[in-house]
Amino acid sequence: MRTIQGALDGKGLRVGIVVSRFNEAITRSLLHGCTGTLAGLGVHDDDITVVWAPGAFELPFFARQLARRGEVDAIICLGAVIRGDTSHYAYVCQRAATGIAAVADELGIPVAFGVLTCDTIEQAWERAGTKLGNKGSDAALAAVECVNAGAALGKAE
Ligand code: INI
Repeated sequence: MRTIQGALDGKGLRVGIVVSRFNEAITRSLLHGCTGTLAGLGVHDDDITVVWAPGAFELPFFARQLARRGEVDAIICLGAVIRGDTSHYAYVCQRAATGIAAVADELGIPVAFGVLTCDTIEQAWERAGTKLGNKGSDAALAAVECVNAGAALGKAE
């Protein structure tokens, strides 16, 4: 049996982060968790590019632009969508999830989904560095693992 699993080693990796400004206090906390984890995995600060987007709806647009430049090995999208009284939430979530996945599929680069989709602001804070961890940090781990697994697969016979 042959098993391929990406190492959690970020040395030499170049990472793009696209983060939305909407619900900025929460997304800054996701960004903090994300960059802290990347640093812990050995990603050099100079190898991280952060792009701010207005909201989660725009994350795919900037992720695609970043991917097209060909200067990063992985992209991490960070955002916080919180349900309101209308169906707006559903459109923003749908656009963010399908658009982010499309960038990965079409451009062949790992794109991690660090977008919170919550019913309440309390649920969002719980996942942005308080009692249920930090989804920005989780997305950083996923991005590094995917780059290294992809490289290992590329080398496999
Ligand atoms: N954008 C978010 O990132 N989170 C939200 O909770 C949100 N809500 O609730 O409206 C949100 N809306 C803005 C949207 O992402 C776009 O920026 C806007 O529609 C302009 O295109």
